[in-house]
Amino acid sequence: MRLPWSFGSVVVLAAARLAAAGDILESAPSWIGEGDQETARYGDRVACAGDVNGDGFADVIVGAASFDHGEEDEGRVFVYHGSPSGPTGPVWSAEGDQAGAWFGASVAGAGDVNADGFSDVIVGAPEFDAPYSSEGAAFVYHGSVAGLSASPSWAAYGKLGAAAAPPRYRTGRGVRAAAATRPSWTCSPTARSRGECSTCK
Ligand SMILES: [Ca+2]
Ligand SMILES: [Ca+2]
Ligand SMILES: [Ca+2]
Repeated sequence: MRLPWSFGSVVVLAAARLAAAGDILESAPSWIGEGDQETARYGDRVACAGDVNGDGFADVIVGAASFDHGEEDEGRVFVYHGSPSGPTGPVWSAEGDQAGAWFGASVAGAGDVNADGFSDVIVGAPEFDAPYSSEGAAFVYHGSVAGLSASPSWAAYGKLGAAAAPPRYRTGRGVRAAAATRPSWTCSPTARSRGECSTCK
C-alpha cells in the first residue's frame, strides 16, 4: 500500500517463524497507522509505550510533531493499545496546544516511574514556550487500568531558550525579575502557557 508521503504512516511487521531460516519478520505489514493530515509528520517518532493499561499486551506511541489541531504545528501524540489482533485505536492522544511547539518530536516509554504497575510515557516538545521562546518541554503521562492520564502528571522545561531577556514573574507584591536558575518544573503546562508562574513554587 502506498500512502501520501507527507501524511506519514506507521507500519508494524509481525514476526513469523520459518523452520529453515529461523525467526524473521513478515514482509507485509500487519498494521498501519496514518496521520490523516497533510504534513503532520506522523510516524517521525515511534516507540514502545510499555503496557500503559496493564492488560499484558504491549502498547505503542506515535508522534506527529507538525500536527495541527487548533494551533498550527502544535504536534500531537497517539497511543494504540495492544490486543490479540495487534494495535487498536488510537485510544489516547495529547497535543501541544501551542502553535509551533512540536509536541511529539520525541516520544518514549518511561518505564513505570511511579511504581504502580502501569507503564508511563514521556513526550518531548522542543519548541515549547514556557515562557522562554522555544525553551522546550517534556511531559510524563501516567498509565492506569483505563490507559494514560488525560493531563501530564509531570513536566519539565528548558528554561534557557531564545528569549532575549529573562521574563518577569508576577508576585503578590508586584513584579520582579526571574532568577535564571529558578526551578520551573512544578508549574503546570497550562499555568506556564498563561504566564502564571508566580503561583508555581
Ligand atoms: Ca497494554
Ligand atoms: Ca490544540
Ligand atoms: Ca506507572
